[in-house]
Amino acid sequence: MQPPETLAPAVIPATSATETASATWFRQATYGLFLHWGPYTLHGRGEQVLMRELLDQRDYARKACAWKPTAFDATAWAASAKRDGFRYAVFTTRHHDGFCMWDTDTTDYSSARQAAGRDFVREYVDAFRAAGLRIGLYYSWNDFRIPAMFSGPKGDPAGWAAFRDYVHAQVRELMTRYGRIDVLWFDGVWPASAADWRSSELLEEIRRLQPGILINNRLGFADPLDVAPDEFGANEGLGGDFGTPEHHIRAEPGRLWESCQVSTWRLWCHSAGERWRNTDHLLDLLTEASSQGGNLLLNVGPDADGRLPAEFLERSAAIGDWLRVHGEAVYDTQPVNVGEAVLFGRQTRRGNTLYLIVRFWPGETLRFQGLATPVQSATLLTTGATLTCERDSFGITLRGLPANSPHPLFPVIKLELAGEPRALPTYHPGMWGGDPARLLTWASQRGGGFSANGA
Ligand code: FHN
Repeated sequence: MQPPETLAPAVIPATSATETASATWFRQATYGLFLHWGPYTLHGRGEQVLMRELLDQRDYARKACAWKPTAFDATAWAASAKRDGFRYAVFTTRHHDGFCMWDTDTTDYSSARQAAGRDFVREYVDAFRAAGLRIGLYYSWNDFRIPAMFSGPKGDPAGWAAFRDYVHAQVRELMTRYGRIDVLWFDGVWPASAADWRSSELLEEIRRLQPGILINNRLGFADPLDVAPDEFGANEGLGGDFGTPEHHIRAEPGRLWESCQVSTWRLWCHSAGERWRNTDHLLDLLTEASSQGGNLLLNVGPDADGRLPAEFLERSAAIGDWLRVHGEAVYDTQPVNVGEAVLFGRQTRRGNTLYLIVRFWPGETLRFQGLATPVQSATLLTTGATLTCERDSFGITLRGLPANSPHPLFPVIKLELAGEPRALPTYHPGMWGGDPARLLTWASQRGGGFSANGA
């Protein structure tokens, strides 16, 4: 009788003194590149097209086996990723359509044994590792081709067992043939549970084969708080080393987390009719994730020939340029909330340095209500200009800013503080809430009467 699935202990949370080296690089990295690429790209209608349209399985497989991308150059992918500030990547080794992007011995339904004749995982791992990026592998538990997946362990016990063992064998290959793997990004747990997948057993083996690996939370351990898979079928759950909020940003205090987001409007693989999110929106996702203590895994779908779309490269390069000047406000920072930033942007910190990331340019002065800690110096990081800082009983006002925004994206102001960032008692994160009496002095400035002059 298979013992009940137990949740293996996760890697030590980020902030604790006993943070592991893996948790440290992940937390400091902050910005990763998600790569959705496979024969589903041929159809140009999203990576789930096989099941979303219930396409003819034989026709789909025929096209996949004939797929021969002519322009795939992992070194070029890695070079642009490195140039544009990504610190790690996650590549789809197998998505829900079951096509394997490496030279597996478990099936001939792979890029190595069909028309392409190439081990794309090998090329990706070697190129990205050579470029100094951390290596992540995406792997889908489910496989839309396998009937046993739909009948499940109760409907077809033998078929399910064979399928489960097939999955375990494939993961074992990925964990033993490509050197050190930094991140294993499971997905597509539906319709089974951790017990059905024997997730704990597999996790134990993975950690034995790859001791430093970070594994995400899509393992089939249903999260009682997260009753039903969301509309995206993200199947997030308990366990693993980091949370994976999808298409949204949700901080998970006390644990590593990473928001995965498309650079287009909805679909993960390259899709003909798709629309592109604006560059400032994509940078906003990165600064939001960073300011809440998490990572952004930003997705791109290379086209069927293996080219990174020009629209993506343009946006990614602009963010890369921004990071070259302002990266210290995003990488390896901690969340902080010691003043009112909603009116202009976001705040992050590293030690006694506070960064104000300005989404909405205020003009020649910027008010930061709430900050208590004395400011030793104020610099507009974007231009290097020194700013003056005036303090009053409710916060500070920065002067010497240019009238117009000095950057098409988000200028950043760097404040060197005389100590730990702290807020005044009059400040309350989010404004609404807290003891309203904290503002009595301010409210009484006018005298408190109903007349215009306060009498
Ligand atoms: O169904 C997949 C989808 O195609 C894509 O891979 C995303 C990426 O996180 N995960 C699943 C939906 O949650």
